[in-house]
Amino acid sequence: MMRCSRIFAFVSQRNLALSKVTQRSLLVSSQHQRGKSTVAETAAHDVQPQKESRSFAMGLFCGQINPEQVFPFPNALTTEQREAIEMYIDPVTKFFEEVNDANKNDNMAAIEENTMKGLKEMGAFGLQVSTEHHGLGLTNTQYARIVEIVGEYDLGIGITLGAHQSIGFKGILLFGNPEQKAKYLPKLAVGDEIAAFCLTEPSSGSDASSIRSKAVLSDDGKHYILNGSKIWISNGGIANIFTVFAQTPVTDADGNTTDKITAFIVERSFGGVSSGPPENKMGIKCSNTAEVYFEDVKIPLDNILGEVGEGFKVAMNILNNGRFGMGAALSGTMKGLIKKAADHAANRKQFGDYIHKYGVIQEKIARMAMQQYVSECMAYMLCANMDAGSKEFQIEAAISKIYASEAAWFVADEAIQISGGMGYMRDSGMERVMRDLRIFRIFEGTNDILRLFISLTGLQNAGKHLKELQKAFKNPGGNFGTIMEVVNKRAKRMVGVSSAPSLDQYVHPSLKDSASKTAKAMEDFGFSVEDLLIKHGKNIVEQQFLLWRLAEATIDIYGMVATLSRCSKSLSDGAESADYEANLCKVFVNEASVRVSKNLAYLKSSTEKENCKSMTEVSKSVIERGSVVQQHPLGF
Ligand code: MYA
Repeated sequence: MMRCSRIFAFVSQRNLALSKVTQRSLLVSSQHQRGKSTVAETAAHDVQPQKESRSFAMGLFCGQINPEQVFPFPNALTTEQREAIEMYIDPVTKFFEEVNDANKNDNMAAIEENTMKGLKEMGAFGLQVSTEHHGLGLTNTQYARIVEIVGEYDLGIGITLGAHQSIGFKGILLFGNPEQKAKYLPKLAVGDEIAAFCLTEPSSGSDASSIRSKAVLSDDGKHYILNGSKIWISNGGIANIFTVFAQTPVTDADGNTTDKITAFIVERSFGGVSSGPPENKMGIKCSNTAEVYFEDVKIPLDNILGEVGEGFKVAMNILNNGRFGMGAALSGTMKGLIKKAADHAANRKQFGDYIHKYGVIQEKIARMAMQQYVSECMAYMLCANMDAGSKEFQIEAAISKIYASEAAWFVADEAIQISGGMGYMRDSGMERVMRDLRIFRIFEGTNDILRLFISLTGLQNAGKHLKELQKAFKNPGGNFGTIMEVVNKRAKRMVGVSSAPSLDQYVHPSLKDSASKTAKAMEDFGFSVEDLLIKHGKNIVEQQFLLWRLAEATIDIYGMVATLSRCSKSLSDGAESADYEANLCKVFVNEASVRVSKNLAYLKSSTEKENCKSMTEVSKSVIERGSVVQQHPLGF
């Protein structure tokens, strides 16, 4: 009852012309109505996490199932949080449909002034800042639901907002002390000040720890003096608050001084901060990207973010923490593209019938829907776990970012393909989305580096686990249970009997077949990791061809589990879309399990080893020659 009256109040407000509505006050007051403290207190980073759960992906590398993060599919919102966020959906959607013009922003390579104003009024610049600091106090899940809409309509705006709050001032939310939060968050939350994240440098992209910007303590010990330059900084030309990473000399207990990275909050007003012109990019054109230079910038000691020398971890945590937003935003992008493709397929007649009646188009649409579904399952599972207090989610965050950015690329390509010549026209808007999307596989950690990160982080954990097992074997009396479990598993493996953990208890009965395929994939994965570590030991770090394939299997298994979990919930709840979801889930699991087997088989295949060797040789030749090496078939 209460919910209805609130919605009615909201609907009547909706009728006001959006440009005239003080949308932010509408949204903020709705938060207040439904218990400001509830939402604010569950805001992602201003509060202590409630509980710690073990990472599913980390466990996978050790041959263990940590079900608590994945089964059942997490229920991330309280009733109040759900109601609060539902109120945002229509006005935000309406804003993007009626006020913002994504194609115009793209053409202008800037965001229209009234759009910026509207976004600020809506509170879009401080989605996760607590209400105490003038933000909307959204949880990660609530934030995800909003950025999904942004992603559907305008990725350039998504990057402006994301560079500001997902990474630009996220460090203040995560590591800031109360004074830093009180000083900076209120103006950042309402968009009076814009933030940027300054890590990348001309000689330091993926290799983030190799930055050269340097900050040294002033002679009077009151400031750090910062010098250096940063490139490709989103919001770099418009920001006035920067999270900057620089090398600082740190002396250890033995008196040895080495350079270690420290994070700083730098104000443009400190002096010595300047920016280059906006970069001329392929896509996300309306978002500002620029170089930022720091010349003898005096940073007060109060502006050290976290601990001196701990800046690399600050940077990695900010990035880990922001990645779920990409998965959510891109789920929205895919939805938008699928709507366009479905509309075209439903109305376009060729060869005497609507094209959606043809199998070729049906397969495309189904695959687009499937990849969108998997991305959505991963993104919302991840942010729910973050909201529940999980601290160990870096592998899952990397997986979600990789999967969603590649899925979105596929979906954009297929949406254009289904739409034929119409899709190729700029007016369709799909060409812009495709240009916008390309960067998502490159920034916030390239998908290639993140794949290596997934495998190496997982293997490191598995290595530790193996060492513990070795210790246990040395002291069998005290570790009898653990040892028997391992011995049992290995004995079964030797005689070709599966000891795959059953997932039956977690999934809906109609998904049993998918569950056993997933369990088998997980078991094979655990053994493959063990084999890799035994065979290569520490040298596995050098085996990038293998690490890449292992990461592929990890991504697929996480996708299988996330979809199984979500779909089981839908089936158990009797959701209207349950059968549709079951079709998506079954096809995905069937296909992913085949890919997992293939990738794991590659890890020990001699043919694949030969192939990798040949590819190394081909690459060497191309690099030496600076081009392809063979003669032209015509000989000239
Ligand atoms: S911003 C720039 C993005 N740049 C990057 O992402 C850099 C990528 N590089 C790296 O991440 C690191 O350099 C890698 C490690 C991973 C390669 N979590 O020796 P190490 C720990 C936790 O392996 P390295 C942009 O693009 C590790 O365990 N810990 O390090 C703008 C070890 O710890 P310990 C980690 O080989 C985008 C230590 O660090 C992690 O040097 C705009 C050293 O490790 C980790 N991830 O390199 C986006 N990695 O010593 C806008 C390492 O204890 C947002 N460690 O063993 C858009 C959002 C969407 C829209 C929203 C709309 C509102």
